[in-house]
Amino acid sequence: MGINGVPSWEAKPLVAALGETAVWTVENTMAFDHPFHLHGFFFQVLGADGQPVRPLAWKDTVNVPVDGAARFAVRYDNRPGMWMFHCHILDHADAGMMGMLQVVRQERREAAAGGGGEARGAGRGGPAVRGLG
Ligand SMILES: [Cu+2]
Repeated sequence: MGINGVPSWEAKPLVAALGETAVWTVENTMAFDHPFHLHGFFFQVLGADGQPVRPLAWKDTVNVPVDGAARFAVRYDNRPGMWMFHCHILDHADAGMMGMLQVVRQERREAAAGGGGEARGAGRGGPAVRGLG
């Protein structure tokens, strides 16, 4: 198992800037639901229309249904450092469905971005996790 086709032990961290707001899109390519869990930050789940799901709530886990996707908006408001994200079915995480998000201060981001994954844009781009599979 992995994320974007890469098991956790081979994955490079995604890199994001402290203070940035990102919209994550997480797609599921498997025949299991995957509860996607992010450490370090709470997020707002977005509906298919891109609007926050009501009633408004801060979450740290969102279900990604079979053949479906989940989107959420997260602001890296504080707590720079290395944060884990993973499927909350721990057998799946152990099998590789896990990754790291490196939140860096702005001035250090360019250097860090050279070696890592994508995490773009203030409130627009964000990691595209195309495939919990
Ligand atoms: Cu899973």
